[in-house]
Amino acid sequence: MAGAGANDLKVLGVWTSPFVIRVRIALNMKGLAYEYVEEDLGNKSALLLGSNPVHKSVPVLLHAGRAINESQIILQYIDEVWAGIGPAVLPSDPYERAVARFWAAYIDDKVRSAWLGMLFRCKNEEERAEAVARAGEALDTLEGAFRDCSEGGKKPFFGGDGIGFVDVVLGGYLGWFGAVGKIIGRRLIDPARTPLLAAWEDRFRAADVAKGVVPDDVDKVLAFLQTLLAISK
Ligand SMILES: N[C@@H](CCC(=O)N[C@@H](CS)C(=O)NCC(=O)O)C(=O)O
Repeated sequence: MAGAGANDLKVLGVWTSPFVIRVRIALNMKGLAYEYVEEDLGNKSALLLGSNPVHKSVPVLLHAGRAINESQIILQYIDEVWAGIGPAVLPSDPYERAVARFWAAYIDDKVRSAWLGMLFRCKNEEERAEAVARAGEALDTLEGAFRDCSEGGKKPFFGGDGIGFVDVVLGGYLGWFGAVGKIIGRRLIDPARTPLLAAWEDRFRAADVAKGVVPDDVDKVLAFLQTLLAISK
């Protein structure tokens, strides 16, 4: 789906970034064509530095040359600008929208910190195990959230019948969850412990909008981890 389109959309990203992946999935949901530019975080482009001078991070969405930063803000921007085109990312009901934003914020607080701890900030296996445990606790909470959002598991996604904001925000992490799974020797979203979430993971990975965007080659992700760790040294 990537390619210059009538809407003049460009995404500056890194293929493994949970934050970039969620933006690409939202663009796919809306059926929007865009140019994808892979950034080298060890040698950031002038375009990235100029488009996100505050954080200097990806993703950046360039829409007709104007930059939008921060993945959750980008998702909301896409949903607002292309309202009525493709499925809505956020619910239309203000209360349900608030609930979706709450869980998305929770994910970027608890899951993000555990993700960094499991892969980037652990100095030894003990620290990794501690971060894996924290991820497990966050996923337990999200199992409950999914139960509530999906009418006890009757609906396939946090968004109900279709993929929505919370699905996209959590789904961005699945490539890295696969890599963690290989390191720890079991699925991070454990089907025995969080069965609804594990079934959600399978459905999300299989969705057309996620295919080719959520990385499924665990060894390639793990090799890229080494590149990122070398940059951050
Ligand atoms: N809160 C930001 C997080 C973005 C972020 O952490 N991006 C990472 C890649 S996964 C990045 O660009 N890091 C480079 C850096 O901070 O120097 C968002 O949601 O967009």
